[in-house]
Amino acid sequence: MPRLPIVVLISGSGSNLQAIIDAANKDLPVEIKAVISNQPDAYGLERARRADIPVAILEHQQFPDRESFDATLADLIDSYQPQLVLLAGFMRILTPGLVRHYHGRMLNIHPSLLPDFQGLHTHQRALEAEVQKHGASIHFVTEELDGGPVIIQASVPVLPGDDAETLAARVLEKEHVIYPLAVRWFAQGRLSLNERDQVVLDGKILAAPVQLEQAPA
Ligand code: NHR
Ligand code: GAR
Repeated sequence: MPRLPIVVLISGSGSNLQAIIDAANKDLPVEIKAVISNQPDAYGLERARRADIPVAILEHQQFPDRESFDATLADLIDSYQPQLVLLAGFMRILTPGLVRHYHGRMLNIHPSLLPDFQGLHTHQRALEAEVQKHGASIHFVTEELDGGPVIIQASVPVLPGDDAETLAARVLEKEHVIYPLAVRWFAQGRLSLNERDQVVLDGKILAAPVQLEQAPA
């Protein structure tokens, strides 16, 4: 299978990036053309360099507004000609113009069971809400922050004694499973967004997100 060219956007540790790198070194048919970070000291940049992947740093503080940052970011992404763009712990809200430009070609991993806990500090908020189940979601990115159509989710139990850190670690293990899986479906041509912004997987419109336990191979 030809490798799908992708670009990965990060802001931090890059453990999800690492999961994609590791899968690509096995049988995930993608080629990571570049890793782009808005944070110059993101540890994920080190992971990319170690894997011989080109890196680029674009510091949002050096731009007067979101529009100018996003215009430069879009030019930078496009220079690598990716067919898919992944947000992997990327922490800047993207403008409608940029999101529209990558409509149907940009995925995000969000650390909650969407539509619950959109936005930031999801683990702490899940603990405060005393939910019994928490997790992570992969969705197509749309203009609505964390509101794009969800492809797949994985759940974990919230356990007695959990704090935000222990809960985050349990969720992260699942993130590293579902992100490569969703990327695989996209690379295999099995996953798309239709003109009504519905998720299509294996020729069928998803009525609800796939749950990892019931996911097709
Ligand atoms: N952009 C759009 N248009 N739509 C989405 O669904 C997006 C997006 C950009 C990022 C990731 C998202 C997450 O999974 C994501 C989804 C950052 C913030 C945020 O408030 C919120 C959600 C997400 C990422 N960022 C602050 C900002 O002012 C900065 C916070 C910081 O630097 O720590 O951009 O959670
Ligand atoms: C992950 O838990 C990801 O879901 C979350 O940040 C972490 C990044 O970890 N994303 C967001 O909170 C987006 N706002 P990583 O850098 O090790 O992949």
